[in-house]
Amino acid sequence: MTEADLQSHRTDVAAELRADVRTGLTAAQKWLPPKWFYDAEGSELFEKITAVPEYYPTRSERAVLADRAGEVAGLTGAHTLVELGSGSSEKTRLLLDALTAHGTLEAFVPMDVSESALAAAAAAISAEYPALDVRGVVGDFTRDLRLLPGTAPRVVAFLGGTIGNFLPTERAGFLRSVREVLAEGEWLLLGTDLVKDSATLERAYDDAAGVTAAFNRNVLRVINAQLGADFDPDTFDHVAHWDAGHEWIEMRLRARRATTVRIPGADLVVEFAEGEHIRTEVSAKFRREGITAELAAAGFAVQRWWTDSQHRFGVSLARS
Ligand code: AVJ
Repeated sequence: MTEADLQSHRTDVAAELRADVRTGLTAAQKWLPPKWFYDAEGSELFEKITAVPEYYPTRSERAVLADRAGEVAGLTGAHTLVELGSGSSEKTRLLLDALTAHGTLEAFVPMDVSESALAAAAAAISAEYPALDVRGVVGDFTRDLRLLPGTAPRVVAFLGGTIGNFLPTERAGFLRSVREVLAEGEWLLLGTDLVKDSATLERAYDDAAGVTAAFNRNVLRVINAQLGADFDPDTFDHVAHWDAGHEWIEMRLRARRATTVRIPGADLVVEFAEGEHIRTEVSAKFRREGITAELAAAGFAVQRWWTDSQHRFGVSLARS
């Protein structure tokens, strides 16, 4: 396997997790940031989610990219493709193929918090695209954007609907921060899952095979491993709830009975009442007008808006 060039901006992962656990699990409404799902095991579970029949976003977005990657290449003439939260970079190959065929692409910069997922994806892509300069960055896209390599014009791809993991105020700040690292005329390619009926949405986050439930509980295993905690993941039920007011899916872990959890690495003992839950993820769903306005507020002009034939998933190509 080819060794790809990887640089890391993750310094003290345990210290970061400790701070997040202390903040989230001492709050009145307990919560944890979704980035902690993605250790090696969690990244693999997410890949499995993308293949379950109920989880449509990956397939719907892939259909859009398959149709439109050529237009992205023609409109942007990108020299660098940056991918935030790249994971396996599976759908990204559609963009790499189109940009390579267009003849402008020089570099691919995937960024992810999961070093294992990133290393595997970067190595596979370097092998498949030998002429491409592949520079993986292990990092947190809420913090480490300034350090991205690559020559302009760049396309920053943020796919899969991961932007939905931000709360609305964080989302505005994040879009601003992306705009700030780009020069005028560079691009953002943004994937957003769309608002639809609640049954389809809740099923997508609570598949019959239980893969999403295992992914959700994995965050407890991460805390056990990193902070020496004694969570019993089986004490917690997986819940996927459509919040129609906020238009987001909320994933929760709900204590089946009252329980006490020791987290020595965070100097914490946490009590759960029966039925009390931890909010582990928000996955916001979007409408065209809303995301166009949010992009405009951040300094991006949407040049193209595409959806799949069933209007489940939207992709915006926006110019800075
Ligand atoms: C990787 C953030 C896009 O929110 O749909 C999948 C993560 N969570 N099933 C999403 C996820 C539960 C996923 N993203």
